[in-house]
Amino acid sequence: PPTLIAIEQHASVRVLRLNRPDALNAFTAAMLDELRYSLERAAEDASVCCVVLAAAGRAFSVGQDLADPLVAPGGDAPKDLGRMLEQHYVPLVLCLRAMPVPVVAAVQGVAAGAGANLAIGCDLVIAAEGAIFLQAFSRIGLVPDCGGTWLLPRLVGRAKALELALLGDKLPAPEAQRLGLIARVVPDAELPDAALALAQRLAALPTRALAQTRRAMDEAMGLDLEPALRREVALQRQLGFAHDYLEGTAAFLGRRAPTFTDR
Ligand code: T3D
Repeated sequence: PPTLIAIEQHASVRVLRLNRPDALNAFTAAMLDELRYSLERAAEDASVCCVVLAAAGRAFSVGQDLADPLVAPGGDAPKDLGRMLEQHYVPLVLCLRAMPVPVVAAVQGVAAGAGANLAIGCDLVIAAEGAIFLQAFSRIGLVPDCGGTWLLPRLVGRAKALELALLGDKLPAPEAQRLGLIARVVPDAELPDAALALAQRLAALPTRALAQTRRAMDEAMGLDLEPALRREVALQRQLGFAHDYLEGTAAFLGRRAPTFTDR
């Protein structure tokens, strides 16, 4: 049974909590695989309409566990970090980005390295006022991974992305919000309730349309306007034939609350 990821269900919201608090949720291969497994189970479960990625203890995650023998220098052979990424990080990030439901990251304390980039790879990031984000990679001679090179310039522009990635300075949550790296900041004590409330709001919205919105935006970032317009046409055509569009319009015209079911 999973232990490195604690799982809670609140109505249709599935909370996946990084659960290695004594190690500040530093990632090991087993933890990354368990997180992916938990995401896959949530993706398959029709009763889940939103996922919250949260963390136990005082930090969200300090990133890769640098003491893990899989990556820590020393021993008989040099460590193949590419292999670690290919086997454990890349599939996790792709899984996160393909989730059929929105994913909210709830960040308290430090989010460093892979911890920062997994968080900002979620759909909405809500952080405690005291949280800090840091691209720790350059400090140890690495490049940003977990999608950092793709995400950062898209979220904050090249100049700020390079400043964050090259210097590796601690970025306080309010500044991260101002830059557009994260969506919301709340007082520290309010983070758990605020994250859950945000997730419950998302869970009540038309899930399939939300997942397709993320997909369309991710794809459009690599497209010219016309192909992006064509993708919108294709997605809108599909969604227009689906239940939630009928329900949403009927509820709007009938002045009642909608009940969405497509996933
Ligand atoms: O390697 C690969 O497979 C490639 C993949 C890479 C993905 C990555 O995530 S690379 C980036 C890894 N993360 C880092 O480089 C962050 C390293 N940590 C720090 O820079 C600082 O700890 C923080 C800025 C995050 C927090 O600073 P502070 O002053 O609040 O705490 P601290 O005292 O530095 O850390 C507290 C403890 O956590 C300390 O242990 P101790 O002295 O109490 O026994 C520290 O060594 C430990 N710790 C922090 N980060 C890590 C860690 N131990 C292992 N791995 C860590 N990443």
